[in-house]
Amino acid sequence: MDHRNFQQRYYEFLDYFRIPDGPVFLVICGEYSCNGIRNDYISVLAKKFGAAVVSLEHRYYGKSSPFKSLKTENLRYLSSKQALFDLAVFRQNYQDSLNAKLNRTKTDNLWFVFGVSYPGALSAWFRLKFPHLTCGSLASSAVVLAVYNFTEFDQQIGESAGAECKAALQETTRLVEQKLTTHGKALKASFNAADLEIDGDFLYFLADAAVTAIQYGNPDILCKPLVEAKKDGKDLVDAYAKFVKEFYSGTEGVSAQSYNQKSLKNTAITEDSSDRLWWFQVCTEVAYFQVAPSNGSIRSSKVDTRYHLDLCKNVFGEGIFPDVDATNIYYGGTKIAGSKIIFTNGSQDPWRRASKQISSPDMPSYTITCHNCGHGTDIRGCPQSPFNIEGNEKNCTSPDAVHKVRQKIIEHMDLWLSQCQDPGKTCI
Ligand SMILES: *[C@@H]1O[C@H](CO)[C@@H](O)[C@H](O)[C@H]1NC(C)=O
Ligand SMILES: *[C@@H]1O[C@H](CO)[C@@H](O)[C@H](O)[C@H]1NC(C)=O
Ligand SMILES: *[C@@H]1O[C@H](CO)[C@@H](O)[C@H](O)[C@H]1NC(C)=O
Ligand SMILES: *[C@@H]1O[C@H](CO)[C@@H](O)[C@H](O)[C@H]1NC(C)=O
Ligand SMILES: CC(=O)N[C@H]1CO[C@H](CO)[C@@H](O)[C@@H]1O
Repeated sequence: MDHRNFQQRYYEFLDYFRIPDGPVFLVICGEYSCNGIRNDYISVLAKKFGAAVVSLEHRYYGKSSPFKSLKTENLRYLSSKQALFDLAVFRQNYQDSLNAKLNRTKTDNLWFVFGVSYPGALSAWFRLKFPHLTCGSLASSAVVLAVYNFTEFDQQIGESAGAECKAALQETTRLVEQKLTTHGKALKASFNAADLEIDGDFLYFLADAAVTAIQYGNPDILCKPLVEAKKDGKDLVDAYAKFVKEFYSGTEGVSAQSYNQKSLKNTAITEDSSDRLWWFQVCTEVAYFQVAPSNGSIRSSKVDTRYHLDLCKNVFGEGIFPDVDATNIYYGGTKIAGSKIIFTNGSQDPWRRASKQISSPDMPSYTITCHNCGHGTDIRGCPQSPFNIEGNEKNCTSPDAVHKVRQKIIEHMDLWLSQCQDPGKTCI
């Protein structure tokens, strides 16, 4: 046991709180600096339910680091398991402080947890491990299954892109691979990625640019120019470089540098530390290695298992290896034995292949199907990035599909909150 303390950042939003007995929504923050409570669909729900909204930053990320140096040895307390304990302790402390503020004792508000993506998995796992601390959970695009060779990820990108765009992407990858051997430096420079000395880093950066467009509801921004370039006999690599620079590095603000293993080795706390920290969780707990499938892959076949293992070793040192079996035994993967958890997924989202896509008793699962329904569509609307206020569903190609699932979410929440008087005592 290690009894040292560290400070963790949190936020509260009380404008809609029905004093004193409205519910408390715990919105879980994940593998990034947590900069506040977003005005997404959860705030619409908070208004509807008269809820207080609170949010805790994940340990190690943003301003919640226990250490001044992020050297590998200091990362030993960085895990989903520790994050869940943090959430449990925070839940108790916040309730105590709320009681003190409201001048009462021994009363609990009704709590409900929320999360998207990795925090979506934490949301499901929190209800699994601490059922007495929450009335229910929304696990949006929740990656509850740790996957070692996650080939289905690339396959889903191909399916979501559609045949024509997939073919253009595959041809682009072939051309990039050829140019990489003959004109590597010029090629990398044309993507503003001259610093990426390791070819795998460069190829992963290029693959992730396409992933991000599809994952966050912008398939047309990726596909239209590529398919057009192919039809017009224009240079596909040029067209792709334009997309990467304008959309991925421009609109989405992702730099090639965040793929550079040299930068990932930096142990100082900076604005970019999240990349190193998440890779540590990938390399120890959950893997999700986004490797090329042996047949029909979009990404370069050089982005393989070896690339990921080498990265883990190069960035964190010997002996760092993701024990996905231990993770799935601990949480149950898609066989999670929880209750009162809503799972939601977007039809175009590659991550849904690591989520629970089939309903089971007390754990409904919904797939929101539309052309731009990606990661966290139920909470974020369309596209999912850049951010739109209140998770507006208007720009989803099927707003109705989103609306229906949102109605289901409200129904489950209504029921579970009503069944959960004083979760400190009775809620199982
Ligand atoms: C809290 O309750 C005590 C005892 O009933 C009372 O004296 C005090 O004024 C209350 N404080 C507030 C802030 O309501
Ligand atoms: C993952 O893929 C690599 C390379 O194809 C293979 O050697 C390894 O056995 C696979 N591991 C698992 C657990 O599927
Ligand atoms: C690879 O994919 C192509 C096209 O999808 C298919 O025709 C072929 O049978 C596949 N090959 C193998 C070995 O699975
Ligand atoms: C919907 O898309 C249009 C056109 O791209 C854009 O002007 C508008 O701001 C979008 N609305 C929302 C709510 O995202
Ligand atoms: C509950 C639900 O809608 N499940 C569907 C999710 O998507 C898969 C396809 O990937 C379907 O097979 C499931 O029925």
